[in-house]
Amino acid sequence: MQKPPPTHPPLPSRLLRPLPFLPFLLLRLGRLILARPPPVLLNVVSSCCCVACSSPPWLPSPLFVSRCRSLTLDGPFLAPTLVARVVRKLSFRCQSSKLLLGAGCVAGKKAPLSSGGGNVRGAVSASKAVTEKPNSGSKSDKADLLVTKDEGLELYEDMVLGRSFEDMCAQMYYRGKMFGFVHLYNGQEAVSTGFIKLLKQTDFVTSTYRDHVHALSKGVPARQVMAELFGKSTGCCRGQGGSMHMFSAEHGLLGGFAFIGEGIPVAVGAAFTSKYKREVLKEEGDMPVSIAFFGDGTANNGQFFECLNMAQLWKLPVIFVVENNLWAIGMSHYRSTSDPEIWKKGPAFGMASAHVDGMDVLKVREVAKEAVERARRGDGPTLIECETYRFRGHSLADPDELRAPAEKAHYAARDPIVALKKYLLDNEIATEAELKSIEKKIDEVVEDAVEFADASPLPGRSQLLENVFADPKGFGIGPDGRYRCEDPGFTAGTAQV
Ligand SMILES: Cc1ncc(C[n+]2csc(CCOP(=O)(O)OP(=O)(O)O)c2C)c(N)n1
Ligand SMILES: [Mg+2]
Repeated sequence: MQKPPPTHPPLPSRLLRPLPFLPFLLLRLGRLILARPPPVLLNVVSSCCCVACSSPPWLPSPLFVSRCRSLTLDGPFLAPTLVARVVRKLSFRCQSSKLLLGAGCVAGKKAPLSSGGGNVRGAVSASKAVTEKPNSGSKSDKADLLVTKDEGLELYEDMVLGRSFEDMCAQMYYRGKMFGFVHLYNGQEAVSTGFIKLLKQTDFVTSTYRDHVHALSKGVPARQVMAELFGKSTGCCRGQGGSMHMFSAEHGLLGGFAFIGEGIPVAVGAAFTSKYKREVLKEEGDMPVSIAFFGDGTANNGQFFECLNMAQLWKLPVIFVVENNLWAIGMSHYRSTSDPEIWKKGPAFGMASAHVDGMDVLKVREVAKEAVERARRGDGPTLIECETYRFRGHSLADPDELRAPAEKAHYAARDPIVALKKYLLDNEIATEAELKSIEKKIDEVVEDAVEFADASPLPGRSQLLENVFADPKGFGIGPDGRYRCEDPGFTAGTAQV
């Protein structure tokens, strides 16, 4: 015999009546909020904003967001957080479905340029607010200036080269001249220029997949970088590396690395070599310095911590430069990192560390000088967190829909190139005409690079196995001394080269 369906007992009628003590509860809650307005209100509001939007437009500093968020998660206001999380999940779903549909790629518009001090977290290392207008009468006081004319022009040229080169890459990518993913560096130029322009050719740099501008700053000719991007045999890796794997032994560029964090141990290894050559092999001369550039997301990777430990233990001449652009693809730094102030991880290993405004090349340079000198003296490594921002999506395939427009506008208004230009003009270090002529020169360099890359040949079949195996004789080269791949049947059915 079939059982009747279970029925729920009726609700007790007292639960359906309005609670007699509800007004009293509301009154207590209101008084509580009014009694402690700032932290409590901030917790509730910011938890909604932080989690729902990741980057609320009205907050002045991302650090502030992180503070509110950590308070929120620790505090008693989990309910709004959970609600906001659901909202965020739903909105993320909508956004990702747009991505999957391949909504037209938005090539980042040129930033609305306007200079401005913005708000800057206090750097641990001494650094002047160099983008501020100098006091009246200080124009002629050249002793106060942080750069000479030659240095200022060199920095400006390098940053304009980086920006123009990347803008040209975007055009070439959308015209189908490049393959795979291409990650641009727009907005972060002050970091590459601020550090690398202090280095010698014999110093070493490791980079990430966002590596074109590091290569240019280190002196790899624009022609070679562009040709590499085009996959041509005249590229700095003879067309075998592409966008994410720039390398030039001649310029001490030890590679862009597509796997995040991989460049860090390579830089530490290079630094070990420098020290070993000086101390054990008794080589003369300055100790070469190594710099590892990597992002905020990468700073949560295990090898970062292992390398900090080893570098500090052996006092290696290496500088760890975190380019904290607040995002790892679509993941906000503040949602993924227990303590968002990355520079604080250095002191845990006894390492000198600093935070610096990465949108200000002169501040970056001041902090970098100290670190480079420390490394060259043999006094060991430094960890430096540069607070910066990328002006375009994660890669050129990213429509960049996850970051709040107000956050983008906030950093666009602090464009590092505009800020340096203003400093050079305000302090009469350079004239408008001199800066214009640099811009014109760079336009020509970049156009020439494209023409060169376009006209260059593709790699020949014989390059197919080059650099693939450590000992190509064991595999790629036949007994006759020729590459096996030169046999026309070698790649049949597997590749078209
Ligand atoms: C070992 C490894 N894990 C995951 C990825 C996928 N991935 C590519 S970019 C990226 C985010 C890195 O962000 P960040 O370090 O902040 O660098 P940014 O892109 O902001 O310069 C991740 C996780 C990868 N490339 N390598
Ligand atoms: Mg990042």
